[in-house]
Amino acid sequence: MYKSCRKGSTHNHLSYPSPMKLNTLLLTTSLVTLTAVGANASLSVLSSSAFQNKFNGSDIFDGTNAINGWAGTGSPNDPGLALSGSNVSLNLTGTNGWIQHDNDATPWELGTGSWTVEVRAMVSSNAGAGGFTIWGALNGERNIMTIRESSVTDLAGNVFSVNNNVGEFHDFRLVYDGDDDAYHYFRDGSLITPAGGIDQQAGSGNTRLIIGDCCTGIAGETFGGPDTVVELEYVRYDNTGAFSPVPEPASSLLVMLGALALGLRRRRE
Ligand SMILES: [Ca+2]
Repeated sequence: MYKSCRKGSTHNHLSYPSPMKLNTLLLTTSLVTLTAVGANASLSVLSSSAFQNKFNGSDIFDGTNAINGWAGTGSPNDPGLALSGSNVSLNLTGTNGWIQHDNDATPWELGTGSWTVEVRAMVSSNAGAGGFTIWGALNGERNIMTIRESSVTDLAGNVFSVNNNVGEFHDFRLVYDGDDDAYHYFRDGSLITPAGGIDQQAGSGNTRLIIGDCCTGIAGETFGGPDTVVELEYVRYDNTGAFSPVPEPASSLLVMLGALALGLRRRRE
């Protein structure tokens, strides 16, 4: 199409929007893209900073004991909790280890219906096995968002993101939408599961929230285990609804710049 225009078409200028129209087009394109990335029909946007229950690492572990209803546990080993500033790290020496709200009196266990959990965490590399799960069990069922070194999967190993999670902090959000009976995963503000969500991992009579290394292996591969280190900046959850995150400004900017670059390239052709 562009080649034929260059070969002396007299209506060449009609192929391109004016700069003003181009800007409008780019802005519209960007907004449409952002809406598509961040929106889900039945989710409303809520920053985790407005969640009902918010725990920095130092609200989970005081340097000696797990606090505020949290317990460090696992099978067979404890998670090796340690403070790093206001962050808490899990330093495993055994097969599994996690923190949990599971004493029948935490806000998590008093919840019902839709819920949202967000964890900001950094995974360290451990021969490809490093990572942790966000295990949400409520309403007679559970879903287990699985954050690995270079992917985010469910417990069955279905891959929803192949971005690197090692060495930098990222936001991971697990949402249960009770209206649609569906789960949604977000990474750094972007929806990574299909638009309609995914199903429960399994039914469960437990009501508990686990953050950490739950399991020996996932999809035939070793998960976590000795020398696994995960640093948590915060764990936040809200049992009053299914909330999507505010898209990150950086993501929005990248979308805008991408659209602009595409537009400029087309103008040069
Ligand atoms: Ca493990």
